[in-house]
Amino acid sequence: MERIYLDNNATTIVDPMVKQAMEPYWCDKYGNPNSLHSFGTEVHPDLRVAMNRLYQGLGAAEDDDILITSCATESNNAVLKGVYFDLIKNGEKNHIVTTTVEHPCVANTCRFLEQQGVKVTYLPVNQDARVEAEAVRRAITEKTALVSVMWANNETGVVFPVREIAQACRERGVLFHTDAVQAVGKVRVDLRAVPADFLSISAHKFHGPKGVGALFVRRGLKLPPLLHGGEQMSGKRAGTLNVAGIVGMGLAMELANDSLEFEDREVRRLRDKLEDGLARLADVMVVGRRELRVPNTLFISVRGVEGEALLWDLNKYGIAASTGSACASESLEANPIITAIGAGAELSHTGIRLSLSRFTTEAEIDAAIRTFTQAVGRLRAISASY
Ligand code: C6P
Repeated sequence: MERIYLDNNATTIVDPMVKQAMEPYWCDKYGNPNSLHSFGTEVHPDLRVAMNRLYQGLGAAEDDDILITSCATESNNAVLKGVYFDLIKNGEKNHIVTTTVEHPCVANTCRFLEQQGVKVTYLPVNQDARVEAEAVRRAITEKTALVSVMWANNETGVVFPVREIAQACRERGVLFHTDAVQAVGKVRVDLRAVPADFLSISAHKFHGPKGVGALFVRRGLKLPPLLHGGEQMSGKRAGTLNVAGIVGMGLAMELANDSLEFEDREVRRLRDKLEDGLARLADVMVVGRRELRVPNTLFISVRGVEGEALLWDLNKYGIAASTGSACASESLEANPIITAIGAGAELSHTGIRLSLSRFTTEAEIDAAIRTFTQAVGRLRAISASY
């Protein structure tokens, strides 16, 4: 059976060019870049190229920091806990503003910080599954140390007004962090246009390898390290550098940015075709207006069909999708997005996320529409609530 991968917001296939670029660093150029001998120093030029690609790709300035991390979960923890230790713990400020729809690595870190006495405001999304910049503006107080709002939501693909939010934070002298994990490679992520103070990314979401991410820190800002240890990254993030990962992430970033026009045209066309095909089914609801979403994502609720049941049925016929975050796949709680847009309890377990990539083909989309339609027919036939 041919398998069709429509879960690219969970992770992506490594671009073959990225895989090839990483190859030399396992058995040939395997030195530790912090070693003084030639095995260590011979990788320095390659790391410089990779880092330049990241700086260019994100529109960062030379004197900004881009710290290499193990993933976006680490980057997000480093920002939230770093701001806590730097500004909140022994300072005047004690407030963080975020949203109800952040990834668990932000949401659960905020809950942990609440246990340390931090006040956290969780802003809800509107009917478009979007956080409003004005709501962020209103939530900021004299006590606010940090605003953390994602660039694009991982479940719905809805892009948040990060530019306006960044400006509002600037005006009020509040730090702004954005989790751009689901934006890179889908829309232009340019720190010259969006003056964020901190930004997190994860390579495996844009056809790079797993186990490597980055954290942008704007020049002049200091963030106590999450990982203490050696002097790597000037002591700002200790641990031996993941050379193959950094090389892979750098190239993946360049390729992702080079593909943005294709993403906006071709991936969007296929996503819209899938959406139109599924929207022909009765009683389905797509979350978030099309023009507000990144080009690759579709989150659809099918009345009378449990998301989990649909997922398993699709999987049986070779289609890989998800009911939301891959890391919340074992949770039986109502989907927070469906709850947040006020769609009603009867729809809270009915969401399915389908996410494409530049490697998705038209034939796969045609097959997915057929399989999905048949799966819904089968499940509705045995549904007690439909
Ligand atoms: N979201 C999803 O299925 P890591 O696992 O650290 O590389 O990335 C975490 C992360 C952080 N922020 C956002 C917005 C994300 O989407 C993710 C990963 C996957 O939606 C896996 S849970």
